[in-house]
Amino acid sequence: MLSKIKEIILEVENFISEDITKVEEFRIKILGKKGLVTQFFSDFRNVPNEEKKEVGLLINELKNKALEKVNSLKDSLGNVSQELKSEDLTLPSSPIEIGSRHPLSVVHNNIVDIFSRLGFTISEGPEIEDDWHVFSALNFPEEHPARDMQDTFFIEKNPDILLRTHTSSVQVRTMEKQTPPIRTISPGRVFRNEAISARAHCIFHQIEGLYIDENVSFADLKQTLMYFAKELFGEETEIRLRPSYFPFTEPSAEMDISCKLCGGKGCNVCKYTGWVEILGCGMVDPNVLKQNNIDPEKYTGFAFGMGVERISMLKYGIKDLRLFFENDLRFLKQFKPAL
Ligand code: 2NM
Repeated sequence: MLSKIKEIILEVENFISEDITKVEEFRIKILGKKGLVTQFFSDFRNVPNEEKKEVGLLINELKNKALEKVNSLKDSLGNVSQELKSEDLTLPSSPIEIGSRHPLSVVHNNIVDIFSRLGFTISEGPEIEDDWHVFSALNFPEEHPARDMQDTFFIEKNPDILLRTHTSSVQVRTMEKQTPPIRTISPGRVFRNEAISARAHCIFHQIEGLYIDENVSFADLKQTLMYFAKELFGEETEIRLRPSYFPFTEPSAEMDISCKLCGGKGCNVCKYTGWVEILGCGMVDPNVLKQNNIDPEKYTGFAFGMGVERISMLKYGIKDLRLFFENDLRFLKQFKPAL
């Protein structure tokens, strides 16, 4: 037995491995519940009394050497206990760098909050759409230029499947599913086949709103949008509406707010007019209601749409739209922390 123990001690001393599973196998073989050390201790009963002392010492030596070996191998193989042992755990940790919200998310959240307080729900829909939901249901005539390849991205030359150019398509889906009263906003990405510049990008974000009920009037539209503008840009903000044209609304208007940068005196941003355009709006065209099985004799509605990039540029004085998509930390770090 003595020589057998000595042999194993030698084996322990010579054992080396960089494979953590091999080290564990080795530990089980020597120190495990049914391992050699256990076996030697149980055989110990049969050792003659005069040899007991020597054998006992030797088994303990084997046990300690094996433990030491296994621990040191596991430590060198990246066992965390080594680091924990050498580090003062009472020291303060290294600071965690807190990220910031993307300015588009900040503005998106602000806008969604304001309309939520007015009782609008939030609806989402697919980015890849069909012609019906993007154009036909919205009263776009067959020959409208937006249906052109030049303005719209089509999927695999199939003229029926395309990337939505506005989120009004989501409103169409809402009208299909719900009956009035409808009060909803639809934020999301939209796609237009445009050359990228400081003012235009082929991908941008829109928030469109839709309000349909009995007796909804243009005055309701004006009041809602005035509340929105003052909430987003400050109580002192003034609005004005200019007549415009959209296929899905009649009458249609564009809304300007008093210029935040010069306070109306005239500057670069407002092109010396004191006003900047922030959204388009109007009363939902009776044709659109009809197309979506809503009785235009009973119900009326208003709708509006705005570009999140454009509003963020105005709110933060950002001059180049491309900055939103470049993820340059020097740009992103200037916005509110995420917490
Ligand atoms: C705008 C301007 C005016 C609009 C219309 C609709 C719908 F689905 F009701 F027909 N949704 N959004 C709308 C109206 C969008 O964006 C400049």
